Amino acid sequence: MKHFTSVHDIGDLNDAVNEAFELKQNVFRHNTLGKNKTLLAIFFNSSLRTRLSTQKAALNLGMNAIVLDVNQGAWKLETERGVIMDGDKPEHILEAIPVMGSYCDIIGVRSFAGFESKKDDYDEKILNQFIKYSGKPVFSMEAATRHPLQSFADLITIEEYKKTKRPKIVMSWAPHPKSLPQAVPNSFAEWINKTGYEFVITHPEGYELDRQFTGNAKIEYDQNRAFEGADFVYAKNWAAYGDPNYGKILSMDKSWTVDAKKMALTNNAYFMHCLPVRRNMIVTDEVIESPQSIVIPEAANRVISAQVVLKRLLTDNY
Ligand code: AN0
Ligand code: CP
Repeated sequence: MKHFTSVHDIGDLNDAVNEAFELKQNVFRHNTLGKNKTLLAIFFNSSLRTRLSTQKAALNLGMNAIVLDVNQGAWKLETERGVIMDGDKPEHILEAIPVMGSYCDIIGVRSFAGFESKKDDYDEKILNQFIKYSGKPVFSMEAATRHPLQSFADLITIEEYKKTKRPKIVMSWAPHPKSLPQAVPNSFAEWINKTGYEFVITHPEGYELDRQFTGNAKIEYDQNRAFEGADFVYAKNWAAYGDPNYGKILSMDKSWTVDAKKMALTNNAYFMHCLPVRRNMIVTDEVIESPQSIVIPEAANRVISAQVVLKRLLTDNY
């Protein structure tokens, strides 16, 4: 694995999950693999889990970890080529990336969709420049269109909790006051489609995601019907993808909030969310605090997914 930006880089999913389970039994098993190797984690956006779990994964492998918050203390970066730089951005990303690459052995990048240009977002303009100009293995810590470390942790969690061979997984849109990227739902869909599990996506009309991620998943506009018989409910808000509403909020309909009444329609489903989550918008206090809520072990598995990815990047590149 040269870079890690999507499910396409991970190879066989069973192998990846087995490697995760093996690592989880003893996270220090490979604690010299990363000796004298440095991870640089670059954040263009806020983070709690990704920031901490990725550093912890690096430390477990014996790596050093350095973190840069681009918008706090670094020079503001120009990302467009050809611009006359007489504005508020003193540095160009085309110098910044190779400089950052020269200080480390592996680079993690978090760069959300800007919702200004759908083409730039869906071309992964920022992430791809890191791949092109850093000279180092690059992995996504949530880019414009995908969040593969999250989806991998989600899959590990599903494998740990599933009670049947082929569980029914329902990804449900839920209301939120701010425009959120499609990266988490796109990526979750892409990973779950690869498992062959029963997969239903439910959202109000107008919230259709890009088919390149949702594939043959069943789209059900009736949330109650979607929840029937579910083994896992994966809640998430996202802004509209389709034109001309790209990046817009079309609905804040609180009847889509995941509550106990809806969970009662399921097969005693586990509740999942990538976090951070807004209570009583996405999910009620009651559901997120219930024994069926597995959001904390799901977040804990972020260390494991990051560790498998860093281990493979170290092994295959050094
Ligand atoms: C981000 C999102 O929805 O993509 C990060 C989730 C992991 N969430 C927020 O910005 C609240
Ligand atoms: N789930 C997730 O990626 O959380 P953070 O945005 O806090 O990193």
